[in-house]
Amino acid sequence: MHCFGVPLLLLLPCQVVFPCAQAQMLTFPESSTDLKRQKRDQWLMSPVSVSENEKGPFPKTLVQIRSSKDKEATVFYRITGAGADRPPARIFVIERETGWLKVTRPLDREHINKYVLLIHAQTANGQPLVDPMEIIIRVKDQNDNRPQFTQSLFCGSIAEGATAGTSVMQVSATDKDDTVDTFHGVITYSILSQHPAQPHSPMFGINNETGVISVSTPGLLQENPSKYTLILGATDMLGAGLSTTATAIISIRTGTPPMEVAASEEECFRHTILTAHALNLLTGLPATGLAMRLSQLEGLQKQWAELMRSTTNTDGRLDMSSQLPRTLKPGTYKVHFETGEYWQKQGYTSFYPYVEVVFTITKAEQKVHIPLLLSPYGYSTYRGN
Ligand SMILES: [Ca+2]
Ligand SMILES: [Ca+2]
Repeated sequence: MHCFGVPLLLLLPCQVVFPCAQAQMLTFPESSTDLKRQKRDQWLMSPVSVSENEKGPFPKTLVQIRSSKDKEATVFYRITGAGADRPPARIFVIERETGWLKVTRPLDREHINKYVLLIHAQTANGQPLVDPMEIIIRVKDQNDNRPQFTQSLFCGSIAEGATAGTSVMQVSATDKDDTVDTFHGVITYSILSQHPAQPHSPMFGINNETGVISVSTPGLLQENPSKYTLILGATDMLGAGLSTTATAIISIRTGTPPMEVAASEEECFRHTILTAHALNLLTGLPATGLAMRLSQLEGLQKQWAELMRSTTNTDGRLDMSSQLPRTLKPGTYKVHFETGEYWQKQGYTSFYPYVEVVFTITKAEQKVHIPLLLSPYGYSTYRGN
């Protein structure tokens, strides 16, 4: 056999001959003296590699093992070690008479990334002809794992007025694939979106290698908005491979002590979800563009303090919590819907210039939904969820 015109000979010390893709041949050391034993370490050959997730048919030929003893006698080959005669057994087999080493099934690098086997050359009745030879089979990586964020929701807080460059929090993702020889497991972080987009977008940046989120634009104010929701991306292959997303919630705290307690994970999960939905009963369609404002009953004087204002979207929906502090204090709240203005825009006169729905929030983590069914001559609401 010739590879690139070079006769393939039995080589000592043993080495791998690569040019013929499937016909790699490994040859054995001959001697068993101590001196040669030491040298055998140098004989540790270039490892054989097999890609993970290989398609069949199996068994698949890897490399032919030969002992120079085959010139003198008939040699029989055997392999031992984890992956051969020990669990996970029979992943690798060797053809007893020809020395062809084969893999019998697809491999998973993330489960076992290398196998160390011993190859024995022996006589028909099992007498060793030479010292066993170690062979290392490395499992070559494929990018078969998507990055995973360590949490689906990250929480952080930052003092209002923080200057550009102030770090807020660090997020992290993992990828089971190889990071040493390939970029399959090397993660690049990004911020995909920021809500709300005011006063600027982006207000935050992320170090694409470390996952540290920091302020990128000065101008963070506690009043509005008091929190930001960022959608984060983690992508392997230097940002060109498989992706996953997570959410980061950043609360803006006032700089005056005592500061709001930095959001623990538990705190972060505890947030009020406050939504509204308006339906136009004349058309049966969502009431789009209905202006509203949310207020809270406050203080000893029991005054209404406005928390936010907005309008319903094209689905007639509004997620008020995206513009509110993470948790709303238990108390009495009011949504004021500008129904008169809404009907006027639709070409109707409404009997009700506005509609106010007053409701109670009993616990900070409560989920509250305010539906409003609306016609020019009537309205109704109920406790939604
Ligand atoms: Ca990957
Ligand atoms: Ca992999």
